[in-house]
Amino acid sequence: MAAIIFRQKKWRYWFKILDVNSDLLLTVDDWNKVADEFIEGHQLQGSAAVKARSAMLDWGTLVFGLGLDGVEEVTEELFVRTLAKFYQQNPKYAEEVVGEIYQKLIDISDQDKDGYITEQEFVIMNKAFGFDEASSKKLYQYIGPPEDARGIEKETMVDFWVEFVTGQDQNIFHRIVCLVDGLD
Ligand SMILES: [Ca+2]
Ligand SMILES: [Ca+2]
Repeated sequence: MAAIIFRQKKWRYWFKILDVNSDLLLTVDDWNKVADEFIEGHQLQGSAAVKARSAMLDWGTLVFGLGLDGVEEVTEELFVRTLAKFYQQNPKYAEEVVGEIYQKLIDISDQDKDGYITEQEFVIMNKAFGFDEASSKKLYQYIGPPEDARGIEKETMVDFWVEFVTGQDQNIFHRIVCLVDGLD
């Protein structure tokens, strides 16, 4: 029981992260806003910008694959309730979907496609989600530290976020609370 309550608490933070325009709904507007900021952060133009936007919109569709297919506006209550149901029905599958969600997002973050996420790549994606540079840098060091100049391996990044969404690690949750609430 405690595990379920802990997860639901985390999913409320996850909702806050995903609700990029803070209108208390998850909609395609959120994915477009992330795309706008990401494109600006990497100064993408022409076909690179079109490709990035399309990838971000596909990514949003993946998030809605957690039992929310066909819904256009998702409230926090619906999000948490649907995820809880989805998770309870088949925890392994839910974790796989969350893995796909973060694999896709980290693939987009890896702008130079070298399989690693540099601090700058991390900061730009986090900024697209509304997080400031200083908090993102602290989180990057917490997830890492990077092995070399290429940065942190994509798999390590994906594992971190999957653990945040589905796992029981209190420290990871605490780091996310600090990021979202601008503490620490
Ligand atoms: Ca929103
Ligand atoms: Ca990279």
